[in-house]
Amino acid sequence: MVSTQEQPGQARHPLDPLSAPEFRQAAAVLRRDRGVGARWRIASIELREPSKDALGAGPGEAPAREALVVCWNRDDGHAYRAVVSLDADAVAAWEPLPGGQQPNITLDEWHECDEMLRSDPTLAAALARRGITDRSRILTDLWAFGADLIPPRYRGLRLGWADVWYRGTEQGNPYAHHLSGLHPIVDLNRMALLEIDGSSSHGEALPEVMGEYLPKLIPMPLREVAPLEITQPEGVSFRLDGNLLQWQNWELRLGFNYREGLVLHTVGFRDAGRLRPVAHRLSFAEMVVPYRDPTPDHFRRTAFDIGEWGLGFMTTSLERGCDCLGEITYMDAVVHDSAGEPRRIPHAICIHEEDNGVLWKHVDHEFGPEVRRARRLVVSFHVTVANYEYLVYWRFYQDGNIECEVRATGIMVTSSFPEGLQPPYGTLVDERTYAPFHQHFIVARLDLDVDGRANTVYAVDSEPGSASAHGPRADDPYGLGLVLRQTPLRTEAQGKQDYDWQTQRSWKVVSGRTSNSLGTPAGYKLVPGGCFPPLLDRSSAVLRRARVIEHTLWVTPYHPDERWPCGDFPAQSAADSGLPVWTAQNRPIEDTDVVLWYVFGIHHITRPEDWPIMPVDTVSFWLKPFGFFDRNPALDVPPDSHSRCHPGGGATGPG
Ligand SMILES: [Cu+2]
Repeated sequence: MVSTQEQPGQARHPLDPLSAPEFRQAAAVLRRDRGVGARWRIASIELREPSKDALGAGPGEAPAREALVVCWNRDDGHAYRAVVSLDADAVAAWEPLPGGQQPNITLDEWHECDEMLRSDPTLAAALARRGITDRSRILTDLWAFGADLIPPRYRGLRLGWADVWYRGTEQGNPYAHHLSGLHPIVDLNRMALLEIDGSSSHGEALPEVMGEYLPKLIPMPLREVAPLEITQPEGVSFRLDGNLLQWQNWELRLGFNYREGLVLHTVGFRDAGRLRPVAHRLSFAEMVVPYRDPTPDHFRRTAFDIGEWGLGFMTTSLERGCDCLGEITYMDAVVHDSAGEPRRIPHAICIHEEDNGVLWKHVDHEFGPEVRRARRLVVSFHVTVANYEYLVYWRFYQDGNIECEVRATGIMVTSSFPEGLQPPYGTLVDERTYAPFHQHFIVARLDLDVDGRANTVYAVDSEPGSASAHGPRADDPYGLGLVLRQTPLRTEAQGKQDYDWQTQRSWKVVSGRTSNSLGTPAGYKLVPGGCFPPLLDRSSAVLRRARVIEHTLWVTPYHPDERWPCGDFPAQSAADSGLPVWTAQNRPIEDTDVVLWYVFGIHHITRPEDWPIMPVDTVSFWLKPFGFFDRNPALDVPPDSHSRCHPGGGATGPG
């Protein structure tokens, strides 16, 4: 097991995330030059990534090292976006955020709010009326508002609302007992309780649920399993040099920031000695989780886990043998608190190889089997978003495939209902307890550069050949033919694409400059998975804030400022100021540097089996080479040196 730290004197790459001293420097410059004092909070500090042109400049022309900072003054609520030059130790730009935009909620606010509420006498009285006096077992959980749900009397404030949860025992599941109809509303800048929305209390005692998952608290013995160990006696076959990761022809750089968490930069594949670009940058740019339950406990419950909170801030440390198995290399990440002080997350990113079954195989009827084991390189990180966890795995394969998998686990939001009055918007999971239906929409931002920047995206639909406009084809009298319809997407309007089960639609990103030795263009195909429609009315306030979920895919021409599909600041937003606004320009997207915004996720129809803790629900999508190579690029993978799975090895003949 290796854990990488910043090495003093190690040469830094322009895409390396900010270091702890750089976080401190950015905050210090703003304190010194802009009066960012004790009553301010720093919402975010991140590397201002150099442009593609700056990255491509020759050696000796290192791009400027700059930090992007968003901060606000709690006394007047005014928020600012700054660029701090770390080279010049000076503020390079300072602009106020236009009217009422709220920076992301900080973890400091989450913790301070919980602390304030747990010692608040008004909440204590409300709890006492329900027979709860032990406040050490209380957890309050802060959520952000959408603009349309803010009571008029509180407009203009930085506002939060909270659930109140109760642990059944000292170490019991903190999210097992929801105190229905008890929702503190908080002025976050004054960190003061404004009111408790208790209008929905159904007045019945907490139901007797089994909401525990610790071995000592569950009502059954643990089952037996034999140990399973993974060893690589000769070490791993990848190389990590600073943030540069190399494995089996793949090359990429690892990045990390407060909002996206793990970022993959400059992903390329070394093909016959030549490094061919596949993607400039891959990350998750937004996550929208609307709860589809309009009852008083849940109608405000829509989370923008990336825009409101930040995956990087919520990244948790990984443990060998628990989160990752085998020969593990860890990378730490550094984020910061709301004073700008750096906070190290040890073991934030896990890098390891996995066996993945068979890569390819054929049994020659005379000479026996020829088999190759598949191996994949996995780069992963985990986030804990209050009650829920998301586990993110980027996997690189020997045949040029990239797979992105997300696992959702943790504890579902549940609440109780009065006998006989179960709301229809969820599933019964325990006594008088239901888990509301909800959807996890994830927006992957895929800045693909397939063999360079000039790319065109094609929608690829499978169709029966006989369904052509000209009627049944003379050369297909049996109606067997299957043909492809490949439609180039030329404008942003055409780039708004929906998944089509009937045609098995996928999207191919094709180089305008290179082709394989067969003469067909080099491409990579986005193979969708886990796509679902929003099932929201056009007038819905949630849909207005997250128009991105109206389509499976959006395609835009690359623009360095277009990063956040639901807008830069989704906290308290009224409307999506990202993709719908950018794409209204209807810019050309053909033969240009394109960015794909792919919307996938989990349509979570909650199950009893997801309670009290949810076994992972898994969703993934793939990027697969399509004509990028001349033939199977994994022909050169060697047989296992200890196996007998190739001719001359032993096993012969079918049977
Ligand atoms: Cu869910």
